[in-house]
Amino acid sequence: MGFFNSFVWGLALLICLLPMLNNFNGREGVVAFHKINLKYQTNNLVQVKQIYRTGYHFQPKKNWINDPNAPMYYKGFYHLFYQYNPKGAEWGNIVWAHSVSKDLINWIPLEPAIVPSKPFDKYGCWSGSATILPGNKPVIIYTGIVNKKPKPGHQVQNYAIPANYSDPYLRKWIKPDNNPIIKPTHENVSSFRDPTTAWFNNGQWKLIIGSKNNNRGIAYMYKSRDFINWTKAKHPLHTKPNVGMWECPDFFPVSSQGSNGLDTSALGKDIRYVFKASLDITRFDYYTIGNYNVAKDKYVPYNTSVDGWAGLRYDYGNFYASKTFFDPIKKRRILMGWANESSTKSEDKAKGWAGIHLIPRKIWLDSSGHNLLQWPVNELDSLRGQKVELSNVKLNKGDTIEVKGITVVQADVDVTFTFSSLDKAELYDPKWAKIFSPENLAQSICGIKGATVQGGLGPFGLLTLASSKLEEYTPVFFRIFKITNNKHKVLFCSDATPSSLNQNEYKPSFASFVEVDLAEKKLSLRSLIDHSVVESFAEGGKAVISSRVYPTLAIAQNAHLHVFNNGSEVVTIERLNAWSMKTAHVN
Ligand code: DQQ
Repeated sequence: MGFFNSFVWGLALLICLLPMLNNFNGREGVVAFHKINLKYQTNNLVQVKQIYRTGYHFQPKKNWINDPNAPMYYKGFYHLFYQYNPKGAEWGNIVWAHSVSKDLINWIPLEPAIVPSKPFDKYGCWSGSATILPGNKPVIIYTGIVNKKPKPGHQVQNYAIPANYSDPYLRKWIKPDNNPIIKPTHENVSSFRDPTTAWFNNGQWKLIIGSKNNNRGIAYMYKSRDFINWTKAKHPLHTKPNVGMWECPDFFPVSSQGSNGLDTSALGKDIRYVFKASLDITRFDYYTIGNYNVAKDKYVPYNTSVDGWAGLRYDYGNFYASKTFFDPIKKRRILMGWANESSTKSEDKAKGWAGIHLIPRKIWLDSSGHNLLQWPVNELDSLRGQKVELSNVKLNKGDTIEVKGITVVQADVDVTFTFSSLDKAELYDPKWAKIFSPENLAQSICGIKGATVQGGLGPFGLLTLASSKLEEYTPVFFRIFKITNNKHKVLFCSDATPSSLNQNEYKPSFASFVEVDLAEKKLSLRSLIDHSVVESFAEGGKAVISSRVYPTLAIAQNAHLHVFNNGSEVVTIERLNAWSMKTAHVN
């Protein structure tokens, strides 16, 4: 079909992409959080454009939203706080907005819980976490800004406690006057933020705070016996040169046996640790898996984890400043993340909002021990409505099949592909490793090849949010490369380049390699499509890519969904289940 044979079009695309290939990190598309532009700081609801608003993702009624804060379970409700600008669609005037939920999908909005009001948080209430103290007593520790200078602000750590423990909504929070409880003791008073949930061992509470020194990322550790008096540990829990500021660190245990989550203070022999940092420079969330020496309070990543920009990411797309928490009811660890915008600041102002949160994901250790697995919480399935199914459908080279009968602009699609041979996989070009840096590699290859350049085994996958003549579409797909006759590399790609005719948007070719055993000759993909977000899980959550897209034609009922194969090897849709998703009650 025309779409695939359009060599000229592919060439044009490649020429357009070349300047971007070494600029993978999306800085132009991702808004720096500390710049305030006064003209974006007023908003009224009338201005809010509904067209790109999500139907089942978390967002407030209007305005700017960024990091999830202090997620926790308390007396029958999941609590989510988040960084929120009550006055506009750009970062600024940050308060802790607050919503509660019975199922992590439908959310009830409450009054903001923590707002700047005291000398210790006068210029901002920035990110932080909750710890549940013995006796089921939640306490929040958050970053307060005490001075606008030095930029982005002088940072301290404060605590807040519920005014009424018998209120399951935890509507009111008290910020006691003995705040701040942790002050920076080093020169970097403007890089000292985002305290984690604390964990308890050897008679002390411990937490970490994100920081940097020159270009070295640092997770400072603090210890306390009473949660009020904190002492800086001799050594940081972890530190790494040449990575830049570590924002929103997270540190938690995972079990090497099964998928249940662990309380943050859990200790034991079948436990590994995850350290995550949100890297301010690249704007991705990176993690390593490693060993935590409790006696020395030191974390050391295993040599199977790359510790740096080329390391594993929770999500290879629009995803930042995430946080996990342990759900004591369903015994799982849940990851909440912010999907930043691909639209421009002036478009955000025009639409009256910016930022969403992704679907909360259960997170656990893969049996290989090398990476985490992530999967949307199963409560999401309650929104599934009308269903269509395909099974055992062959896709020859150039075939596309339209999936009809559901609202594809708000859908959940789960598909498994099989193939009978790896022989036709295209050769992996060793020169790529020389011309692209390791952290850019997957995305750069996806940028060159996309979904349109014909391959051997793949590209195959979904064309989501497609307009009727494919002027716009967001392809999510696999391409398999041959390194040697029995060694292959699976590229997973969510390419925003063709997603919109609007040239102003941020449209990267987000991608990752996925470690898969291809013996079964099978690959699976699930995409959650929701108007301006496509959140995709490869191989049961081994790699995840969320992409914020703003089509101009593929909107509402004009959006289409296709399954495609553009490789010479025949690929079979072993099974495809797709559902219309009902609209959740979100705020
Ligand atoms: N967002 C907060 C900071 C954090 C940053 C400010 C990460 O605490 O470092 O809104 O997005």
